[in-house]
Amino acid sequence: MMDSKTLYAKAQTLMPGGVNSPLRACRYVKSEPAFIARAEGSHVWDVEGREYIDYVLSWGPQILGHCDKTVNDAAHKAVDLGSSYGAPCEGEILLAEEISKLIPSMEMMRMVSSGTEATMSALRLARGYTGRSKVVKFIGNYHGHADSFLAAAGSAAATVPGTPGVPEDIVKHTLLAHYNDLEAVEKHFAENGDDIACIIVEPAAGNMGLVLPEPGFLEGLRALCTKYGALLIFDEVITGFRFSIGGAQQRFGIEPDLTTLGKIIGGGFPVGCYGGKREIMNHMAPCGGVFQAGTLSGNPVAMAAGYATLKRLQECDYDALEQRTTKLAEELTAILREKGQPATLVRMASAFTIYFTDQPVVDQRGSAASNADTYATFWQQMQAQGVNLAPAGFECTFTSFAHTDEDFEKTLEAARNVKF
Ligand code: KE4
Repeated sequence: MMDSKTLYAKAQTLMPGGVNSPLRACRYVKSEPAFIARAEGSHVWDVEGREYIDYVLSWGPQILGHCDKTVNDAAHKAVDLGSSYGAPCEGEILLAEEISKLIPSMEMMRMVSSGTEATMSALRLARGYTGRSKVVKFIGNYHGHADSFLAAAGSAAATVPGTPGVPEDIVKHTLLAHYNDLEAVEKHFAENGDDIACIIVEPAAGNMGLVLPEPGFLEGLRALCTKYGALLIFDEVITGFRFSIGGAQQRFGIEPDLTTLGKIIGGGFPVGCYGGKREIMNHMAPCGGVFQAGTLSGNPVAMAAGYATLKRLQECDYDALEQRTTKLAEELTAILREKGQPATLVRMASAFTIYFTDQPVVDQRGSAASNADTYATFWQQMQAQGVNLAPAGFECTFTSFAHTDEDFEKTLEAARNVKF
């Protein structure tokens, strides 16, 4: 097999940046990507045979670890019955029932093939249901790459100046506020209340690094939406089934009108989902006039993998994983501080971000204060020692139920060896 450098040179002649998603180009960490040949449990191997402890986990989906036997068996069984029918199948019912059982606010839902499709469709539904045009989103939140969301978006979109290709006529309906700035949202409603279709928010933000809602923030958004007749959309593509078995909404005790999901519910296969109150969802075609469709929506293999994933997760100890992840994150932070680096930790559940700043991080301004060069240095030296972290300081470090104490010990040892 060709080595990563050769593969990357060839990939760059075929795909922009040699990748099918910008973050994977590793430009933020001034590096070139390793091409992965296989993955199992908490580890991945590149084409050169180098082994890494993996904290990217496919950007969140692999919370059970790679190649989970139950999930793989379910996918193998399904694919032998046909990869795609373009017709209803029982697997869609099984996954939808399981999601609704675990996230009761999702009385009814629609499966799609990515988180972007889920949020794009939820926004269209909110606009169709309310007859309003404006959407409130938060600077540094990333909801996929639909035009309306590419205003001050997070994740890799944060590294692309402006929004080339997105007409001003579209983003003029997108009202921005900093995360945790309830006053700014109140002002938007005071000025546009009767034309705001929805607020979309990451209930814990994972695309500017991890940023947590301050007490009263989500409650305030809920109250404003109720007061003005706008829909509250929780984008739980990251937090769904990671922040608890019922997502962030169960952990924080807030009920949104619509929820979007992705990542974990596909068990590594392409699945997104949006859903909420039956009365709202029945505005979607063919019952209502709001249109959305998809050739591979409800794909039987992806449904089987997602269903197997959710069944397995209900046997997992989320509290224990959170305790172990907290210990790892706190010890990593201490090691960085002992090396004279400013380090601010934000953590919850099985996700954390260490920012190279000594200021608190409560919104995108705090996240942007983290030293990108220091992160690149850290990332490069951890990668060289077989620890695969997100190649961007504005992403989360994820753990899985497959990570062992030995993985964490090796990770801490690698951090102790880093020279700044
Ligand atoms: P996808 O279209 O990438 O499946 O989902 C978009 C999306 C929506 N909402 C949230 C909160 C998300 O985090 C995402 C996607 N996350 C990024 C990284 N955090 C995916 C990685 C990538 O773009 O390569």
